[in-house]
Formats: sequence, structure tokens, C-alpha cells
Amino acid sequence: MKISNRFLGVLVAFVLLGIPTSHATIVPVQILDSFFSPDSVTVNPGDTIRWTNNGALLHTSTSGTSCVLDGTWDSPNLGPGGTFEWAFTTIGSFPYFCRFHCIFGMVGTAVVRVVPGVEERTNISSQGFSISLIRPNPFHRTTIIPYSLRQAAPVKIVIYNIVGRRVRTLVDAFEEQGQKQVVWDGFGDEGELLKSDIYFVLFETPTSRSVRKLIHLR
Ligand SMILES: [Cu+2]
Repeated sequence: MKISNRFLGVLVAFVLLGIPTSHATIVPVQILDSFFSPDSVTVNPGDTIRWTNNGALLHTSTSGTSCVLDGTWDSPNLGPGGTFEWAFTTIGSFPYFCRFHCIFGMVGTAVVRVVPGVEERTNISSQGFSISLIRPNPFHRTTIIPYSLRQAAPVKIVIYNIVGRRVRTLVDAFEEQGQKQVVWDGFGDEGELLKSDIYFVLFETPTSRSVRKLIHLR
């Protein structure tokens, strides 16, 4: 089913009225010591981006271009482990930067639009678990794996290499129902950056099991 302009209009109206959309989700972006990862992220209207400082230095997420604040959002100084969230309610492209490192090119963009695959994301499978479009795929630095749970369940999301060896466990936890996503950064469980190759992501709950192919290009 294609998303019609009418549907889009209704969605936008809902967002403008402040009514949460059913697929609102928190999208993670990592702050590393010289860049945001991913540096461009596409979210649906109503989604929230959560920046987490996984670096060792102080950073910020500050909206604006050319290192000039535009006043939409400006996080406090985030130390290692610090997080900041911002909910995006209007469609558009929102550039941002780190106040400390913008002059070194530490910039990012949040693109807010109705993401293709939203129908799939909201059409939860009868087995209670569905996986949406993994994007980007192929990926270079990070890829986002969206999924949804119709009911709370123990969930395992594991990356295997081409010969079937487990290289990374992304999720192994009891999770509540809802739209989720997990980011894979191309690293293995031992902290090693894995080589360019085809990988498989296995999703497992007590009642379902499915596999998707992922291409990692370093
Ligand atoms: Cu910074």
C-alpha cells in the first residue's frame, strides 16, 4: 500500500495537534569524539532522537548550520555517557553540530519524513514480531535495525558472519511491546571492527525466528 497524500496530511495534522503517532519511537545517535554516528538519520514525525556520548570528551547536540545556533535545540554539555533527547514534530531537514567541535566538521542532520516501510513497521506479524527495512544496507559506519513486538517477550537479536559464527549479540533481553530499534556499528562482541562482508542478523523470540542479510562496507 502506498502512503497517499491524504494519509500524509492526516499524519501531519495529528503531529501538529500533538497527538502521538502510533509508531513514535526513540532513534539512537551515538556521539563519538569526532563525529555523530550515523551523521545523518531519517526519522518519522513524532520520533525522538536520543544522542548518547560514547566518546571521552565533552560534546553537544546543537541545532543550526555553519556552527551558528538556530535556537531550536541546544543540549547541555554532555560528558561521557551523557544523553540528550529531542522530539521532532515537523517534517523537514534539521542540521545540527557539536558546539566544541563544529569547526572540525562535527556536524549531523536529522531528516524528518514519513519513512518508506512505515506500513511494514506498523503491520505487526501474527507471530507478534516483525522486522522492518534495515537501513542503510549496505552500511559503512552504522545501520539501524527497526523491529516491533506485539507483546512483551524475550528477544534475541544476534549477528552472524558468512560462515555462521556468532559475532555480535545486539539484544538478549525481555522487552516490552512496541516499536523498537537497535543500532549495529559493525563491531563484534570483543570490540573488534569486523571486516567488509555479508552478515546475517537473526531475530528470535519463543514464537518466531527470522533472518535478514546485511552488507557491511568499511
Ligand atoms: Cu564535540
